[in-house]
Amino acid sequence: MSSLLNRRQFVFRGSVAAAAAAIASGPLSRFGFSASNGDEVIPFLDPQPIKPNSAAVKWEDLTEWITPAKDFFDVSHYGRPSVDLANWKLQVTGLVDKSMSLTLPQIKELPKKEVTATLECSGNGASPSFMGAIGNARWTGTPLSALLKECGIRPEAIEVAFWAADKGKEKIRNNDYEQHFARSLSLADAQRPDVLLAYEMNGQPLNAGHGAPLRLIVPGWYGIAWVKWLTTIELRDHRLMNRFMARDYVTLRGTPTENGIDWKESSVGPMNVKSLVARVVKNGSAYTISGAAWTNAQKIEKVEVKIDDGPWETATLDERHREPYCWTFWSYDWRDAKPGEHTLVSRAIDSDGHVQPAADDPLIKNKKTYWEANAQYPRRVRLT
Ligand SMILES: Nc1nc2c(c(=O)[nH]1)N[C@H]1C(S)=C(S)[C@@H](COP(=O)(O)O)O[C@H]1N2
Ligand SMILES: [Mo]
Repeated sequence: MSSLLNRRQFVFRGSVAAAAAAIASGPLSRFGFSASNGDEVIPFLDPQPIKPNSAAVKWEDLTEWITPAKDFFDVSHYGRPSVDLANWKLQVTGLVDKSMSLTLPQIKELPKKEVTATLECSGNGASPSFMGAIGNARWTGTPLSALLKECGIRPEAIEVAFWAADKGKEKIRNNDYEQHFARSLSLADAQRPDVLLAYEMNGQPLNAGHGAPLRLIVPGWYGIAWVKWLTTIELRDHRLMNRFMARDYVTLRGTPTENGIDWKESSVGPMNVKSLVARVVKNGSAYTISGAAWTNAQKIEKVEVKIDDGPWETATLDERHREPYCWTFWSYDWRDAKPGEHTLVSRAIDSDGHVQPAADDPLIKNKKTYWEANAQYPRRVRLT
């Protein structure tokens, strides 16, 4: 477990050793595209993104667009709460005409919807040892907007807070207070049709690590917004400002102006465009570079690859799966690859024209906090 994660009180399951063993023995198929006999994975020379636990994306082995639950990272700030599933109910309270208390069977009777979406921790990529905190899954549940409508949203309501079963002590102005995990969304964000209260992941009941029995799905937003182990949905007329909205999970960015740099803090929300070189494969004398790219509500429009000091070259996108909210796999035929050491880097561009920034781009240089680490990530290989 990395020190950054320790510092942030994350709790991961599994062990680094198990993850390291898994890297060594993965399948050798071509990432995202059909596998070929004789594929040989070229190991990276740069510090391996050490998997934080056994459940994490193992980039060199990745072939499945849908991440199985066993490979899906999990993060909990207060450990995993024990939820009494038999007596569990969801409360909908606050500024509604009609408060509700719903059992899981009652929630399952509500309109059903499935959304495929990539979940990325906003800390993913912030250090070389934390690179596998992302996965793509099919989430099934009921649209939040329909339930809110059913309860009747009072005109004074401006936002929706999501309270969870897990809790811990937080120091607030020098005193300790017990706090439940919570995040909120503006009413407009909460009413987006693809925001779900989910009880299934990849067609299976949500497991304990991923928030059983019910979690929030906010496609296109970083993981912090996807509240697990939901207990209460509260409609409010003033904004929730707790650790996860206002103290932690805040990004400080500077924008250069005529009078110097204008520094602003904002709560972590929508995901930023990003990609990663996941693997280099040799087959006979041919080399293929492949990886994944993702963004928020837009589609991935283009991925480019740069080798050493060469020009940016266009990669081929896996058109079978190029949709909003989801990662898209890509690959690039590396022609005339010469023996020796090489640096490989990718950058993604989304349908809104956002370009994944380089590490020395002001967008990254003027980001003074840990979260939302979407800089281009160079990798090194040695060819023989
Ligand atoms: N109740 C609760 N929900 C939570 C968290 C938490 O600590 N408690 N962590 C958040 C963070 S930071 C992330 S990245 C995602 C991770 O979801 P996963 O564990 O299913 O992968 O859950 C989010 N939801
Ligand atoms: Mo996270």
